Amino acid sequence: MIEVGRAAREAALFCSDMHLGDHDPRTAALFFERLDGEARAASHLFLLGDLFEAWVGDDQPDAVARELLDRLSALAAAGTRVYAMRGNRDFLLDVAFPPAAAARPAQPFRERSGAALLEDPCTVMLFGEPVLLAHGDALCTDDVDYQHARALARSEGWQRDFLARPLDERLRIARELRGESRRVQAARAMGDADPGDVNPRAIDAAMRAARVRTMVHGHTHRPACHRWKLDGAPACRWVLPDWHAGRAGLERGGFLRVDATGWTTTGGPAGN
Ligand SMILES: [Mn+2]
Repeated sequence: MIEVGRAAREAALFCSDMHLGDHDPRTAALFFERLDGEARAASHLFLLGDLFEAWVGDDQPDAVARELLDRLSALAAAGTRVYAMRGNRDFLLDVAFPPAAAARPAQPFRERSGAALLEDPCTVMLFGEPVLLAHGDALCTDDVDYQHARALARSEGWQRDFLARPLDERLRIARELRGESRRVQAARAMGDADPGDVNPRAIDAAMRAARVRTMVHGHTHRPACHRWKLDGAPACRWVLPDWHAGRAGLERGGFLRVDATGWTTTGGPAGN
């Protein structure tokens, strides 16, 4: 199990839902500025899904994606341990291309970024406490249509068929899925519908199964620290913010940080 806090000076940063891509250079600049400012001082960086607005395979051609991969690779080379989890928009991160693929990336995501891939969900040990990490979309169980679409898009057959297509065709399909509501289910698999909120019973069940009292997830774009009693004992759920560089004062984003002194939200614009 991944463990943070063996040495007292260690610190972990968490973020998700940056939705980076060439369509939004300002949010990329905001995120890179915060990352450069804070991540070097962290021993561990956890990217909990939806790093990218879309990911049609590890040959995704965005310049912004290349810039993030360069930064992560430099961080990893400098000693920060970098972990990435797939979200509903970038669920094809580091998925191997089939032998029949028309094209394939020069390097898979994990080699290019220096990041290790995390299962969703997974438990990590943070300063002696087991903590459950998830993107969050699997916990939105009230949205039955989305969960069906999610299962399809995560299936080996669907992913093999999709990745076998040429890059321009995959980009076109992704654009269509985002643009056309008549293919509602597929569009939902790409995460275009309102993310909705998590189901409290799904949260309790996931935390019970993992035997944890603390959880961190993103996806819902509803940053908060929820505290309640789970089976009679205190439980805590951190929800990460999404990132967006709106007009001054309307920015969203920020990191969650844990070190030997506890949890803080940091690095984000005012209000986080
Ligand atoms: Mn999401």
